[in-house]
Amino acid sequence: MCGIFAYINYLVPQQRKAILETLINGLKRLEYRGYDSAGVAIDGGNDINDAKQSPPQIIKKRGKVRALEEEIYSKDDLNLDLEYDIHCGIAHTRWATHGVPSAINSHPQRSDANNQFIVVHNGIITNYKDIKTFLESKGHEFESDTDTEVIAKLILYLYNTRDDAKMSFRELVENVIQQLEGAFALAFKSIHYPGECVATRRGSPLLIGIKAKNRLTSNHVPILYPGDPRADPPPEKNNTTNSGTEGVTFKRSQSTTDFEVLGEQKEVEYFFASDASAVIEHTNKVIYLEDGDVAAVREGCLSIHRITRKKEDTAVSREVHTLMMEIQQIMKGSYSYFMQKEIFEQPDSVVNTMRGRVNFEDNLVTLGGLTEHMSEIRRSRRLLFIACGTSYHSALATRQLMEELTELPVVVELASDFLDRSTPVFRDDVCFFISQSGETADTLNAMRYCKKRGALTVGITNTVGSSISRETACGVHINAGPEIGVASTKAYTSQFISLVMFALMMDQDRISTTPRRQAIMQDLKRLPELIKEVLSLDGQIKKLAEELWEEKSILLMGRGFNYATCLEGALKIKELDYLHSEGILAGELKHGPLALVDEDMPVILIIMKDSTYVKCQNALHEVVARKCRPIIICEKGDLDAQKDASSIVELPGMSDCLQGILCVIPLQLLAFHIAVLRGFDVDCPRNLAKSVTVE
Ligand code: G6Q
Ligand code: GLU
Repeated sequence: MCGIFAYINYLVPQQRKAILETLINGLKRLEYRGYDSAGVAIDGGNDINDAKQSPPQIIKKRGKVRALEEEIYSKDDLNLDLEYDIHCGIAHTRWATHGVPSAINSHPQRSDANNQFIVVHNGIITNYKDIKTFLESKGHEFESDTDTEVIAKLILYLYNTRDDAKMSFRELVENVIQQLEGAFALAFKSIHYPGECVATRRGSPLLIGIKAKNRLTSNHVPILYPGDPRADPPPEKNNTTNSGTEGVTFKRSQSTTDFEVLGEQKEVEYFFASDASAVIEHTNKVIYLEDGDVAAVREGCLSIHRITRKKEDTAVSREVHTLMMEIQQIMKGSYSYFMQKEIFEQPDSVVNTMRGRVNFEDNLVTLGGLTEHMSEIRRSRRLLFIACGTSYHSALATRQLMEELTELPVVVELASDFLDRSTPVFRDDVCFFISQSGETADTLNAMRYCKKRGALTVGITNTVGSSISRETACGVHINAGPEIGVASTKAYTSQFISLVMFALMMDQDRISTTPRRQAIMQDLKRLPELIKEVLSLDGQIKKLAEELWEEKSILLMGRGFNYATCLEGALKIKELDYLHSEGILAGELKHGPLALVDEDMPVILIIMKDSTYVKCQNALHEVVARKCRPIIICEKGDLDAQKDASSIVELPGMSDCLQGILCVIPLQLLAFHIAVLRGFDVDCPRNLAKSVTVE
């Protein structure tokens, strides 16, 4: 759902070319979040003298970031050698919600023809029409169809009508966001505040990377609440009580309380970004902003403000975290696509998910993030698992095992429908929110709905610092590593395993299920090797894709533990191949879907030797009787299942409740190869975004 990136260099001389490269590269790292158009804004002019007077330059283009890059370097009126000691650039890659993808609707959006104020936005302003009507009544003329443009024009209106000429950029932004309803992450630039940047968030993610020449002297940046004397004036050189350097500190009160973030310091760079993948190659020091935070960089000094201080606003600072992510984790390596890399990473990602949590000797599972809540969870009335898309499928895939090992009622819900129904939730419910990004608006809103009703909320996410991970009472990080491909693959199998681990942890004290638990644990231990074995079928699956890639529809059928596999496989085919595909519960086939089956309809049937084996055989006979020759996914050596197959994918057998992890991999590979054959963008499928931060 769009990527925001801003780069501020303070007393770190950079040529305009380098600044543009940093902005463009930042967008490329975020492109998986949204990519129908992109744009940048930098200081204007073509020599350093007129740079301050000339309106900032905005360059934006429909299409991928590459198209913007070509546009920038095709301009012959841009002096790329210009060097800036101090500069603020902002950039955006869009996933349109209001206004078609086009240059004029791309961000940055501007306040007027002179680009006095410029903004990039992630989210939706729900009251933009009212604001637009008001501003039009004040003579503002709009040029785009976006909701975002009202923000740029509103800040100009407030600037022109402010009664305090010394109002800071940050205060101006605070006045703006108090008029906005909806979700946003914003970054602003203005010719009236050269070299400054102000950023804020409400409902969409935003973090700050700090790159300083010297080490940071503090791991906390104070939150400046209303009335805090340190709030605005730039660092007063003669006021610093440390070694008298110009270090990036805040105007000090008389107390010796240290709020310096950087020690003896002049040169500093800041990176505002929607997620860490755009920052890690520059620095591993990041601050995750919270909803309502307003971050300002002014004369190289970073400050974080809040407009009000509610009772629950107990935090006095934001922590400077050290990212554990490595740069190669967000690179493709030897693969042609991130999604392909992430499929083949699964033998490793499942190990990382279990690392330090599964004791294979004693058959014990410990999810540290849940330990202190386990007694409350065991006493709960029911377990609700709420998610969207692939994350929903991971909950569906583990529901049966959850019921078996917890002996509690288990409800699995699509977040959007759960909210539409205003589903009853009670204090003794435990609500799990599964989200790779941790920012999906539907899931986030469902979490807040449940939290308000007193239920215990548990986050199952893959993104440290994400809203769901921060706002739930406890949780589990699936440790799958950054997932860049929009179509989720390794996150699915890691979510699947995380939920299996939770079920095993819940069951730890029951003697009667010991054999079952031990068998599952032993298969978890075998899983990496078994996944590698399935991945070795890639060539065979590619051949299957060559037979299917021109089809108009593909049906997938299964039941029990593999019904979710069929739904997930169908979703992969839909989102990667733009091809109709449907996951059908094999038991439902005769209640209607069978009418779709004839000798021309491609059918993939999953038949594994579990409790539904015989019933799946019935489904096989039903489709064969209609002259269909299905593609069969079955256990190695199961000749019975293969009798009438057009193609066979044989998988190693394992515990029925884990089989879905192996069965989904051929479907991930199939969807991948069909997308390549159809010439589609595997990592950035049309119309989609990696994190849907709007409802
Ligand atoms: C699946 C897609 C999509 C995704 C949902 C939920 O391949 O990526 O269905 O699973 O949008 O996203 P989160 O897991 O980030 O909440
Ligand atoms: N709502 C804004 C628009 O449509 C921002 C969309 C986004 O988050 O990319 O331009």
